[in-house]
Amino acid sequence: MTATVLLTGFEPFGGDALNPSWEAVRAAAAEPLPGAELHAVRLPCVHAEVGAALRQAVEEHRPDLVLCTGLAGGRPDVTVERIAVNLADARIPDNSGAQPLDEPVVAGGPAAYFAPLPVKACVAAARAAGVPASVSHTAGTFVCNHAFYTLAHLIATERPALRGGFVHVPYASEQVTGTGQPSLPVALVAEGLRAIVTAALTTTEDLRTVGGALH
Ligand code: PCA
Repeated sequence: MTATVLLTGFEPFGGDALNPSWEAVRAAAAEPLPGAELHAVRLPCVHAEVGAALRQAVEEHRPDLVLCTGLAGGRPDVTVERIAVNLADARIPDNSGAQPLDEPVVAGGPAAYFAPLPVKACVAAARAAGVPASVSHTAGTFVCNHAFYTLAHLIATERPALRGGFVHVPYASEQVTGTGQPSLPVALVAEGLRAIVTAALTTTEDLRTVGGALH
């Protein structure tokens, strides 16, 4: 059986010329993956628009799995997010110029959701594919967390059969040459995302491995 998979990446934000999440998602979806039909969609980096855009993509593609991705500049590896919080608290304006402070993503929604995804198996699969990866326990409070919480809330309230989660990716090596910022090549991140998709589709029970954080 072939599963339908929606991969999302973000448009550039914060003055960057490109967003490696979109580049990696596009590359990941460009080649066939056994057992999966991959669709790549680019989301706006706008708090007020991202939820509707994500819902529309889910309506259009009717996926079995949704893997949203975004840039976490400064992180050295691919991070599979474990927790989405019901909080929009922006450090910088989004692409519409809006900067919500201390607002819920969904008014009246639960404080947080765990990712409906086997996060440790996803990390293990990315590493086995040669891609540095780890579990993350915060997706921040900007537009990525907004998308992640929207997805988790949609799954919890309307689409219980859907699986999904969020992956933050580092800067693209091509993007930060000479700056000393940690980065990974887009092609390598794309391989990691493909390995994560396969793990998410084939794992019914998550691994019990060390993946926690002290801080
Ligand atoms: N990263 C930002 C928003 C869009 C993106 O790619 C974030 O981590 O919230």
